[in-house]
Amino acid sequence: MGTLAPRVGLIMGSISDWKILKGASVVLERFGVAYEKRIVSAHRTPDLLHDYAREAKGRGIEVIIAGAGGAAHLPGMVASMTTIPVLGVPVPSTYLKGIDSLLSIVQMPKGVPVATFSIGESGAENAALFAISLLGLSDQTLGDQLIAYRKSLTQSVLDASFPEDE
Ligand code: RP5
Repeated sequence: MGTLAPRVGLIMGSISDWKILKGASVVLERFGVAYEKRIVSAHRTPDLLHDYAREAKGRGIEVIIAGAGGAAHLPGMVASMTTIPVLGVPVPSTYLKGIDSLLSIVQMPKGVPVATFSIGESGAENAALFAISLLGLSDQTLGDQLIAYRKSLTQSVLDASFPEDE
């Protein structure tokens, strides 16, 4: 996470979400984006949620990635208290496999948007890439890094070989 002031807030409802949200942190680190990670629970620490959401912008946070599972109210509640873009990551849940998380996050009432990503690891990584896209609008270095990343992604598909051909 380094010593630079964090630009991205990576928050999650429980430490049990870290196994999924870790993927977002790996992407942010690969691009050299300063971030902070916090456990902020909508239901278990509502006062902390309130303080975090209200203070994030003043502390220089530009994007918030919020992951939660089950009755996943964290992203929406944070979005209700800040105008910073909130990127919601539905964490897979034990019984409903994250469908509950996805629907809790995506069905926001009009006026308070949360950008909702896919359930699980892909959603976490894509949320980080989307955060980088947002930052890259005004940060040329990041924008260029993103272009290089996309080229490497294309190349990795073109270079893929079947195991039996190796
Ligand atoms: C949510 O409840 C968290 O985001 C987590 O995904 C889920 C279960 O939390 P734990 O019981 O594992 O702490 O608030």
